[in-house]
Amino acid sequence: MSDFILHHYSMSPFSEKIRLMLGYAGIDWLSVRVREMPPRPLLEPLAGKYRKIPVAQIGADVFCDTRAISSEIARLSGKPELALENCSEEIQQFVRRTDLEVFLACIMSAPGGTLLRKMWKASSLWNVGRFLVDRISMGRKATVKAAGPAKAKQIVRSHLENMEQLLASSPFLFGDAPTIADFSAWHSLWFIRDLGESRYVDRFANVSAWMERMAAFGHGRSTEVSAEYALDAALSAEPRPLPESVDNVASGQAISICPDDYGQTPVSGKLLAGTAHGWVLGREHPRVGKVHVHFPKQGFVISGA
Ligand SMILES: N[C@@H](CCC(=O)N[C@@H](CS)C(=O)NCC(=O)O)C(=O)O
Repeated sequence: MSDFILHHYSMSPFSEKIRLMLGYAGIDWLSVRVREMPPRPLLEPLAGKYRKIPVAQIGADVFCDTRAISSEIARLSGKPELALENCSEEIQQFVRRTDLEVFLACIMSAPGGTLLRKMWKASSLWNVGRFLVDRISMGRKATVKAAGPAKAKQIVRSHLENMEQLLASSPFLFGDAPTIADFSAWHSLWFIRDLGESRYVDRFANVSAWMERMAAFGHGRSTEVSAEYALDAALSAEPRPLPESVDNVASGQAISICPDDYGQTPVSGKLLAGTAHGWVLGREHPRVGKVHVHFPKQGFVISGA
């Protein structure tokens, strides 16, 4: 059985980015379903108070944020172009903008009614109500504000126009094979078109053809497992050896680390390593023993160091 575990939920666009990347990379994976909002008590022993989804796990190593997860997929699959740090500055800039400004604009412009109806069907009206309250509160506390509806539409349109142009000369955004940029662009448009059932993307012929090419990668081979299974997998494994630090980190110093945009709940632990692109935090919990939690540096702030 595979040892790559993804903690995710079906309607989560960033989870979709990773599900499709796993399909493309040909990595078999184990699927742990989580709720659409906290509390997530069975994820907490692994990732502490980190509140975003998805989270990936290999034994006692836990990966927060799709930037850290993609780097792991790039390493496992031998496809370096799936890791942000291996890509050109042009691709990195595209991904930064697409995963934040464009993502928020797509959320604002997706047909909300269809999405909420789907959630209601899959769970309950009570769940939908709690979801709305949770997301409004998260939005209020965010340091990055989503554009209003009119501006959001404009952002989505100009993003699609740009993609349409890029895809006029190559089958994928930056060449003959997908890079991390394609998966970043995929998930927000998947949210609008496939989940929200909007036909807006159909107006862009190159983008629509690219979406079919991307969709054909599928989600690969996954097996549903319980959250308890994932906790046992961490308990029965040792974290892997630490990467070499490039930062002058006082190893073992108590710190907390937190996203700098939204969902800013800090994760506390001991700083064990700081590489060129990431941090490794050591945490302990009676249910899982010692775990190493990996974060990207981009998009996160640490305090206490
Ligand atoms: N920068 C993060 C963004 C992740 C993100 O925003 N995920 C959404 C779901 S798609 C989320 O966590 N929403 C709040 C929640 O699910 O509690 C990443 O790349 O993983």
